[in-house]
Amino acid sequence: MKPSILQLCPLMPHLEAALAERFDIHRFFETDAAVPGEQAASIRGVVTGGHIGIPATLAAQLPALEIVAINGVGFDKVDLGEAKRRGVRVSNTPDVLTEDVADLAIGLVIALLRQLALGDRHVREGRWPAGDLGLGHKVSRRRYGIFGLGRIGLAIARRLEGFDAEIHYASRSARDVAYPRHETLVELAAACDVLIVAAAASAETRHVIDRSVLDALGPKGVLVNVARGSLIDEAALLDALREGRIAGAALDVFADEPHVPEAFFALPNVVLTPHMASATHETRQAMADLVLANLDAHFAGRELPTALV
Ligand code: 8YV
Repeated sequence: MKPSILQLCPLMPHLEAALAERFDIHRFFETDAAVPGEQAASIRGVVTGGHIGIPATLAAQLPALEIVAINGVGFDKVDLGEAKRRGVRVSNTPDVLTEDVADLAIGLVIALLRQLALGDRHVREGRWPAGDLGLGHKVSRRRYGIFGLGRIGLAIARRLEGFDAEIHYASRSARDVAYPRHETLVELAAACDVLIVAAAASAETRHVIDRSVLDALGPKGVLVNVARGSLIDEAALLDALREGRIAGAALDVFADEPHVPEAFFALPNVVLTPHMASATHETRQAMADLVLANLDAHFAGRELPTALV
């Protein structure tokens, strides 16, 4: 009999096909609902997205759970301590998406400072003949602050070097780099023109980008987030944008995805994308391969290639 797997979000069609060949798949996208009793008892694995993880209430309904395979690098929505306690293995898909996330961070910086989204709208809406779009701001030779100098933060820094940027960072631990490290986010924000958030979400980093950090960034500063929405106090950000206390923001992630506060839509100094930093054919293929490799290893009794727990 094929092992039963609960799938918590849509996946690439070829991954879904490969999973269906190996496993008895139960699609279950309403993760706050109750899993039917007879199904719940048989579930040995869960496949989920980094942005979804597995709610504790759902995990508690699955007595036979052995593995949670995350199709993403973020594990903030999986309780690793509880998984360890229950002997449930957890895997994610690190490294394969680092370049894409870093690329998107740079794309957002350019889109925001060089008004790409506004320029596109200007042309499409036939406004070019009537008037000028106005000027953007330079991307090269500016001061950048990176919060979170892990794999993704470092890849962003490497790309910024190509823009002759002055790079600063704040991170839990010091890295072996020549960039100045700041003890606090307020100090980091005060030292840069562009603050890029690339740190992992956790209880400690919830709402760390708050009013004081935004005020330190100042009326000429801009914020870019490719990490998780939870790191930013969105209400404070909206106030800062509306009141001109910062110059703009480019956001790929939000506190309550896929719901984006409509107040952002009215702001011209904001670029919004739908959590798409890893969304390329090549990277989603590599992530899918890793999800399968982890599940295959688990059910063959081998070490997981990218185990978290
Ligand atoms: C994905 C992510 O959008 O890797 C992560 O943690 O949030 C993104 O890469 C998502 O996990 C896709 O399932």
